[in-house]
Amino acid sequence: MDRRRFLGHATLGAVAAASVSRVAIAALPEPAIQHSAQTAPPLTPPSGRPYNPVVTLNGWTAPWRMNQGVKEFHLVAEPVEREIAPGMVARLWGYNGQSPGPTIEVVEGDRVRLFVTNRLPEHTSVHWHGQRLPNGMDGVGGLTQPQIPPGKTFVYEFTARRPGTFMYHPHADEMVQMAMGMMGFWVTHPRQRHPHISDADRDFCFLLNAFDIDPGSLVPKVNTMTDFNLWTWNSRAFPGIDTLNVRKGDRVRVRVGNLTMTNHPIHIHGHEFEVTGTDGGPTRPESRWPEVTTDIAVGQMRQIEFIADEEGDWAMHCHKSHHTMNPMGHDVPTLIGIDHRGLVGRIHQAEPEYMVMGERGMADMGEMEMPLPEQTLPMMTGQGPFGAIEMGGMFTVLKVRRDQKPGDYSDPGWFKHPAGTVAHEWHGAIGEPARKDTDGKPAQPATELDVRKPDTHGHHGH
Ligand SMILES: [Cu+2]
Repeated sequence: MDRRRFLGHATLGAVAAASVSRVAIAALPEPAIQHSAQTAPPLTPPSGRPYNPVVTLNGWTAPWRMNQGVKEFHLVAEPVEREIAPGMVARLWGYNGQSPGPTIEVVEGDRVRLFVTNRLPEHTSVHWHGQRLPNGMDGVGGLTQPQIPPGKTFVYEFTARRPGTFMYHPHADEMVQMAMGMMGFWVTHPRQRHPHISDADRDFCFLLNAFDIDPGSLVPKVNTMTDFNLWTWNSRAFPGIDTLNVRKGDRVRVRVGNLTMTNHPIHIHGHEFEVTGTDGGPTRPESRWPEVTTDIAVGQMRQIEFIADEEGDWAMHCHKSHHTMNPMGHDVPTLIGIDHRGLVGRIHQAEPEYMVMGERGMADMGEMEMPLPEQTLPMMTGQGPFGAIEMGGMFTVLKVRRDQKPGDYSDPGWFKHPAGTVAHEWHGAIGEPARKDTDGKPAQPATELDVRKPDTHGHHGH
């Protein structure tokens, strides 16, 4: 608990912490604080009805206190330090030591009491996105409750009436508080067999979020609307996002919520899945169809399921290519096909360190060991068994293994491909491609491609 006194925003944080009296805290369930950004093992329920727990990617589940049949949780809204990926720590706002806050897991029909202590320098509230609850528990500051002032603790209480996939976030100074990382996941497990909910062998969850943190700085720019430079899952960017490790044949459920300012088409390689639920509840089986990508709009949640029946290391990522990159210069012109050779020689006479990037594409960036400023991440990074993966942001790997033990979520390492099953260089004869124009006459050889950035108001949103 002492660490809160020196975490970011120290002055205001200390004022807030001091105004919560020890006596008041003692009457509440002790808030569990998490320091690590690693994926915690699933929390087997120590009390209450049994359920098959979820695994929060680079996160954890909040423990609870059972008080006369009521599950009591204690969330502490506070400044936190979050490692976005190895080499970059950001000062965010979150709950109980991390952003996102802990996942809340309950069972349909559970009576739930949530204490929320505000250790932020401004007021806050918590909205329980998607829940059926009494209006006054909905957490919209000013509309359904007074805001929670700094230093104060409020209590929410309701029955988790329907099973499904939910999230929580402030409904107070939302633009700032969500840009700072305040959010968390909520799963309500079914009380008994539900016709539209299958038993999953592995059940993963994470939130899509985004930050705009200038290289070298620690705190997100809170006024950014679309030009975010860190696209994250649970406030982690590749290669900081843990892999989803499953056993061959497992029924895998992945629950994803979007609290960014744009949509994210989430794509999984090697398997087809179905959307089995939204934040509105489980989908009816007759409404489902196979997908390999599902678009998750702003404020939406999607629960997808598939049988992991193909062994391997399967990419899983947002399909917006700019969302699988980490920060880069925003105004880099496209130079593909432009021959710099003469120019570089002349510039080198004056500036020997000059380096041209991008004349053969940008793949070189993935391998380039350029000195980076403090506190940022390489644009494209991550080493795989065959070289640089050239990704960042919203990217990870689904690892399907025959010998992954049930309940074992540890990383099995890279896939060992059976002999003869990896794409490889062709060593046989190579003919010239026969090119024909539409009139059937042999075509002229293709001219050198000349690509230029069309205008200066181009896309900035990496
Ligand atoms: Cu995306």
